Amino acid sequence: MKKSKECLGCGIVLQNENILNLGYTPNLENDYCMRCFKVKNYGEIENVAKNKEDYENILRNVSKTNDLVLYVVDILNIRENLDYIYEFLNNDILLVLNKRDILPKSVKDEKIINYLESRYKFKDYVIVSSINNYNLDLFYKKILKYKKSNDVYLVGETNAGKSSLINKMISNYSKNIPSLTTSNVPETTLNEIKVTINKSLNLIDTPGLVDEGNIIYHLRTKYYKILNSRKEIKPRTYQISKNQSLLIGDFLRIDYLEGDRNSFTLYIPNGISVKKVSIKNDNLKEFSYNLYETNFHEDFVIYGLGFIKIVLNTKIGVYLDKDIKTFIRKNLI
Ligand SMILES: Nc1nc2c(ncn2[C@@H]2O[C@H](COP(=O)(O)OP(=O)(O)OP(=O)(O)O)[C@@H](O)[C@H]2O)c(=O)[nH]1
Ligand SMILES: [Mg+2]
Repeated sequence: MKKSKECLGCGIVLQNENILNLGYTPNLENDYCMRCFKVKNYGEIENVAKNKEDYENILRNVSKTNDLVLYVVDILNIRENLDYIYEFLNNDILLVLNKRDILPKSVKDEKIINYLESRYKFKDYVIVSSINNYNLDLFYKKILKYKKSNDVYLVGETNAGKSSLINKMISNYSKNIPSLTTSNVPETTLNEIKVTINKSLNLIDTPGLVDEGNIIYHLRTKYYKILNSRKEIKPRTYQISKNQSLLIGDFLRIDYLEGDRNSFTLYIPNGISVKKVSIKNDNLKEFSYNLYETNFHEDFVIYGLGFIKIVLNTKIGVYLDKDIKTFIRKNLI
């Protein structure tokens, strides 16, 4: 039986029967589905809601192989428990923190790696940026060092930059032309795609895992671009006292309820507005309100947005959509 042809951009099976279904192309001779064609040519992408179980099944199939897995994580959005990935995978895993370019240059990579090494037992750790080629030679060497066969899988949350990273590896280390579709919209890659780098290495792209606690699923689409900005974050520091609040965008308010005059440094995309206001301000009362206590040198993390580095002990009250994940951790940087 003739194998069905898959889109080179997102991996979906191509079909020319129903324009409303995924994988449509007017002509099966084409290499890309209409959705990927539109991203490449007009920069617009349709949002596809895929089933979480499909992704988890893909991971379970990866687990049946003994192959090396690269777990790609957006450095600004490290989730609370990275080891949840072991619920699905038994493979050796190299943790790859991508998007180094968005953190200020003054941040020490070593501190982040030490932080992760003290919490997790991944095979190894590497910090990269596919945009400015940061550490990609080192990354490539680590792949060659740890790979168990010719196949190496990239997995991770949607928008972590898996497909962008593979495209960069194609440009750097193969004679082929980068073909994967990338975009700032969640759930761009729809199926596994095997990319040949050379005769002893294939990188296999997978669809991103969906975590509904990520803020990107709760903000309007105009925020996609802002949240995926390629600009280096300019940390914003506020000296804040009791009874003052920070109003962040139009979706988050942090009230400073107890504690001495304190310093909050925000590592969030530059395009998100921040205002210091009086605590009596009535904004965002429609959201749920939760109280948090932080200890000396901790971060308040808003998953998908970034984090706030807090110096002293505090008690804060936070207005935010209840479905967006937040947590407190020791200062990452
Ligand atoms: N600043 C920065 N942005 C990056 C980097 N790599 C990827 N991006 C951006 O991150 C967004 C997502 O990139 P993709 O490569 O489509 O991410 P993905 O992990 O393949 O996403 P899914 O296919 O949805 O799982 C895009 O807007 C990319 O331009 C990087 O190194 N630095
Ligand atoms: Mg992708």
